[in-house]
Amino acid sequence: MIRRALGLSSLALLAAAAAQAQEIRLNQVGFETYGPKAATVVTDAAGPLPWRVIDASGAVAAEGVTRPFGADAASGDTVQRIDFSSLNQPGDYRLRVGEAESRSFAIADRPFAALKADALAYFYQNRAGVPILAEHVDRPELARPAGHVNERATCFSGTDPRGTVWPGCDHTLDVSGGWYDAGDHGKYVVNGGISVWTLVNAYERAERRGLAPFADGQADIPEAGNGVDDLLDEARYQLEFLLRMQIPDGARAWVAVEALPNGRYRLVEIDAGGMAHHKVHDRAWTALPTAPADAPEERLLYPPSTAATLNLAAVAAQCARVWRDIDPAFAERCLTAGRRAYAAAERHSDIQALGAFEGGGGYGDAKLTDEFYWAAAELYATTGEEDFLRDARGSPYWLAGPSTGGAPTGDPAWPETAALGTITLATEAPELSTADRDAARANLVASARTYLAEARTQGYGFPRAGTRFEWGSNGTLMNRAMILGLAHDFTGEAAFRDGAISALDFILGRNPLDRSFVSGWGARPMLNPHHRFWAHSADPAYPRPPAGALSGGPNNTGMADDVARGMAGRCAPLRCWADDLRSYALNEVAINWNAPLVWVAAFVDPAPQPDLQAAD
Ligand code: 9MR
Ligand code: 9MR
Repeated sequence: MIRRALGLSSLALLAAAAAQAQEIRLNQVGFETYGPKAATVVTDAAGPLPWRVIDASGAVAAEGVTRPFGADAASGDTVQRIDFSSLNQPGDYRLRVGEAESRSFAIADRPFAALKADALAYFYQNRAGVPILAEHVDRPELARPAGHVNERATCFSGTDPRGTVWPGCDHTLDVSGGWYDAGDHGKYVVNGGISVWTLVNAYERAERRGLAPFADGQADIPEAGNGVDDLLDEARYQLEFLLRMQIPDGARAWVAVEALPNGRYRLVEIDAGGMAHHKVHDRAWTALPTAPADAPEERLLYPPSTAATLNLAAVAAQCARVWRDIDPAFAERCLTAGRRAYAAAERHSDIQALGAFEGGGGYGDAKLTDEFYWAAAELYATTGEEDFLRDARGSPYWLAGPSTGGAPTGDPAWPETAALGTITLATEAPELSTADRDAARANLVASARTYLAEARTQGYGFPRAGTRFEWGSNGTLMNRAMILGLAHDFTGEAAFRDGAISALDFILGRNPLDRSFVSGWGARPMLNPHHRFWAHSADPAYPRPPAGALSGGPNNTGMADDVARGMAGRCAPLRCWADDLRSYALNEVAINWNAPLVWVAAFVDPAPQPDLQAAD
């Protein structure tokens, strides 16, 4: 497969990254010929300023005046906005406002064409249990031996750091495979669930529209050529792992049911058959860097939780309908697992992921109503059975969108999964009444409209209001872009597609840091993610990241690591970020952030033809 010659340019990349931030900030990758084109300029001028777009020969290709915005609270900048969408001649350009000149950027029919493959490659390169082969990566040093091969694990036993004594369990599970969660080597069912759902949803969405962005052979993975869509091959690698996390019938496990005043937990032993273990990870945190094959720690199963069990139920149900005709035996295995999981969650409806463990993230989630709704919606969509419909209908989230409906779902996120249920009901539930389907769509569209309104409140034009940005805010932005994409599918309104592009603009350079948060993309890309293998800045024997990994992004609310703590209180909200490997709160990469990047990249490319735009 032909890859861009990244090796050659890595020095150039470094030089570019070190370069000064520019006053004109825009998508460093470029703009679609007939797509929206927006930039932000930092200036103290109060009134409109003339702008010009200069082509490669120095001629003026377009001109206009800026729109004053003023003080932008999220960035701390005083800015004006520029809209040069009217320029629709492919070429290389720069934008000028007074003395300020932007980086050069492209206008092209398909500037984002390669982004979806790069974003998906993230998942192959974070597979556990198999070697990452040189033939499937951009640069030879990104290849590596397999980590955590034949991973068999039993339950944590012994004393946890806060003194609870855990008895362990009688079962050992083969939990091989799946993707590492992020910079760490943990594998967590809750985060694994939303991530794999998002990839499979990108497949379902494309299929509805007669598209196949990852048709067999399009992605650079070992399964290319096996006759199955490559997006599904990648997703199945994770689904097989998630299925392995389900506890056999008859097996028992200890779970924490209450935090005691002394900091310990009260444990009870439950009949855990059908539930999913919340996570499998190291007994203690490993250092950075640590290549997966060299990871020294014992791997352990952590107690089952209702949240993990419902994640499994939801994605197994989605699996059952998507693979129904592709691999009926696998689909049947998924459906059986999904039903078992749902029944187990009903039996044990409030088992929290409590416990003070080292060596992995917590992923605790006190509110489970959203997971119940999501799982019921997926099982109903797949089976058409009344019991699941009744459960979904009984939920406060029934047909709600992120900001609209009975109980708004909030933006999709690992602890907020209700929107996923509504998306599935809006699109993949053939037996749902048309009225209900349309209500679900209307709620998603109305939420997308609020995102567009929010974009107007930001000097940098991205579809989210306010000044509070959480850990992984770039992932949130991509999830909002996914909702905008669906709203475009439902209505054909160009504004929704433009809104999705405004989110891409932000992560690719239209931000106060003048950075692209996607490795390998843009003039000034993120270089040093918190990742145990792509850890070049900690040890030059380790590689820089491949292209297509999305940094967690600005975070001014959960500044948990030393780098972030050092910035806290001294950075404007959107400037609370550092391209620093040590900073997991600001610059980690993760499956649940890259998955919606895949979705959005597949959504935007190819762009609809201008003559079709009015009609679709
Ligand atoms: O590397 C870990 C990262 O993947 C997690 O997101 C983060 C929060 O759970 O924790 C990181 O690990 C650090 C741990 O929390 C504290 N000791 C140092 C670890 C490595 O930086
Ligand atoms: O993405 C998670 C974020 O929402 C939480 O605020 C944060 C702290 O609990 O943890 C993040 O998840 C990390 C996980 O715990 C361990 N693997 C890396 C994840 C991304 O940083």
